[in-house]
Amino acid sequence: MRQAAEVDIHDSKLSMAYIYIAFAALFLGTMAGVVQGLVRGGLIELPYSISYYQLLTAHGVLLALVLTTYFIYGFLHAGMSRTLGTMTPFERRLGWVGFWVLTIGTLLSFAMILTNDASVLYTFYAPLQASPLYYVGLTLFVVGTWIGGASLLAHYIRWKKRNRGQITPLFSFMTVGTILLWYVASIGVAATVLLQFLPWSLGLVDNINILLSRTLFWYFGHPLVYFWLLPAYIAWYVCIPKIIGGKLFSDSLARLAFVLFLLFSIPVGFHHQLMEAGISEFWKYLQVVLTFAVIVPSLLTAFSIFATFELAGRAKGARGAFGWVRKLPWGDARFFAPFMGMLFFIPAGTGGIINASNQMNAVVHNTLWVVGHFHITVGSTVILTFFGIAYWLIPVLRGRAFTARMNKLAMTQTILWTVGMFFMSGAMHLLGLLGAPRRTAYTTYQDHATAAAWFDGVFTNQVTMALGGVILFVASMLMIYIVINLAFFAPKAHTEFPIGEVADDARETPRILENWKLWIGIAVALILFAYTIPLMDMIQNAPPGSPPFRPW
Ligand code: HEM
Ligand SMILES: [Cu+2]
Repeated sequence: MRQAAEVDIHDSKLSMAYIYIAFAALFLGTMAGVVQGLVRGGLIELPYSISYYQLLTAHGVLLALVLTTYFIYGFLHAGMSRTLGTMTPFERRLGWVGFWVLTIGTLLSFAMILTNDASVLYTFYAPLQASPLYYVGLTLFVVGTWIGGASLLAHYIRWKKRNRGQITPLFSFMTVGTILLWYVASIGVAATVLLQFLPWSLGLVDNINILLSRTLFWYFGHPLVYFWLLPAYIAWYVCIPKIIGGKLFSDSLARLAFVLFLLFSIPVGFHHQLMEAGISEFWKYLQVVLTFAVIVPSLLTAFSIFATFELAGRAKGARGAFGWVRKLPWGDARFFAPFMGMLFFIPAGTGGIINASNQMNAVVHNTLWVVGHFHITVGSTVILTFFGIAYWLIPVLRGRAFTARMNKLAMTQTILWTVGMFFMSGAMHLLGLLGAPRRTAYTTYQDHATAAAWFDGVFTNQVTMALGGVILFVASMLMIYIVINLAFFAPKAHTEFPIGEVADDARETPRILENWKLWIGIAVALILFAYTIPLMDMIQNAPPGSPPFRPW
C-alpha cells in the first residue's frame, strides 16, 4: 500500500535543493583539504599559480560555511514541514528566494576565491583585503539566510495561530531557537561587512578599525558554532530516540537546554580574543565566565541523550548497570555515525575548555591545536551527525529506501571518517601543543633544531596528519557516492522521518519555555551588558586605522 509522503513533495524539492549544494561543497572542500594535508606534509607541491592560502580559504569557506549552512536549511525546512504540516505557497516561496539569494552570494564569493582576489581565509581578518565583490557575496549570503529563516518563522507563527495554547512540537521549537540564535548572531557579521569592509574595499575610506572588526566578527563567530551544533542536537534529541526504538527522556529538559544555548552562546566572543591588546582584562574575564555557563546546557544534553539510550536499552530487556549498551543498534549507520560524533565531542568539549582558559589559550593560540580542535567539533561531531541524518533524510525526501548495501557502505564511511580524523586531528593537537603554527604551508623553518624537533615523533608528524587526511578524503568520496545513490538510484520506497515521542512518565512542559519574547529580551540584555562598554571604548579610543594589505 502506498502511504502519503512524510514531507510534502513541494517542500521536499526545496530541502533537496539545499542538500545538493551542501554535498557539492563537501566534494570540493574535502578535495582542497587533502591537497593541503599533502602540501603541509611536504609530499607534494602546488602548481605555481595556486597558493596555499587560496586553497585554505576555499577549504574553510566551502566546508565550514557553505556545507553547514545549506545542510542545516535543508534539514530544518524538511523537519518543519514534517512536524507543522505543509508550507503555504508564500512560505515556500520565501524559502526559494532565500535559497537563490544565498546561492548567488555563495557563487560570487567563490568566484573571487577562484580568481585569487579573496585569499583572506574564512575569517577574513582585517587588514587582509579582498575584492569588494567578495564582501558583496558575503552580504548576500547572510541576507539569503535571513530570508530562508523568515520562511521557517512564518511557518511557525501560522501554526501557533491555528493551535492556540498548544505546545509546539519539539523539532519546531528547536528550529525556532536555532534561527533566532542565527539572527541575533549574524547582525555582528552584517555590521562589520557593511559598515567597515565594504566602504574600505571600495576605497571610500582609507583605514579600517581592526579591533572593532575582529570584535564584531567574533560576536558572530562564536555563536556560529552553535548554529552548526544546534541542528545536530535536534537530531540527537528528536530523531535518534526514534531510530533506536526508544522515547525522549524529557521534553522540558531538551527545551531548557536550547534556551540556555541561546542565552549563553552570544555574549562570549572575547574568548577568541584573549591574546588581543585593546580589550581590558575585566571584560575578557566577564565573557569567559559567561563562556563557562555554556557547560551547563552541554552537560544537560549529554545527560538527556545517555538517559534516552539507557531507557531504550532497558525497554528492550537489558539488565545490569551497562547491559543497555549492547541493546543499541550498532549496525545501523543512522545511529552509528551520530554516535561516533558524540564520542568525538568528549575530547572536543575538553579542548574547548582549554581554549577558553586565559593562560592555556596562550599556549595553543594560533597553533595547529586549534585546527585539530575544530576538526573534531564541527568536522566530526557536527558533520558525522549530518551524515547520519542524510542517510534517512535523502530517502525520505526522494521517496527511496536506505538499503542494507548502502547501510554497509555507510558503516564503512563512518569508520573511515573516524579513523582519519583520529590521526589527522590527533597529530594536529599534539603538534600544536609543541608549538607548530596553523595556516602555514610546508616549511622546515630553515632547519632550525627546535622546530625540527616538533615533527620527529611517530604521531607528531606532518606525514601522520597527511595520512589521516587521505583516509578522510576516501571517506568523503564514499559519502558522495552514497548521497548520489540515495538521491537517484536507490529503490523507490516509503521511508519514515524519525520523530521521537516523549516518555510516558515525563512531566508536562512548562509554558514559560516557549516564551520567546522573554528569552530574546534576556539574551539582548546579556549582550548589552557584555559588549556595550568595550565597543564604545573601541570606537572612542580607536587604535590607528589600518590601510589594506594584500600579501599574496
Ligand atoms: C577530507 C577531510 C578534511 C581534510 C583532509 C582537512 C584538512 C585540513 C587541513 C590540512 C587544514 C589546514 C591546516 C593549516 O594549515 O592551518 C584544514 C583547515 C581547516 N579545515 Fe579542514 N579538513 C577536512 C575536513 C574539514 C571539515 C569537514 C571541515 C568543517 C566542516 C573543515 C574545516 C576547516 C577549517 C575551518 C579550516 C581552517 C581554515 C583556515 O585556517 O582559514 N575541514 N583542514
Ligand atoms: Cu568560541
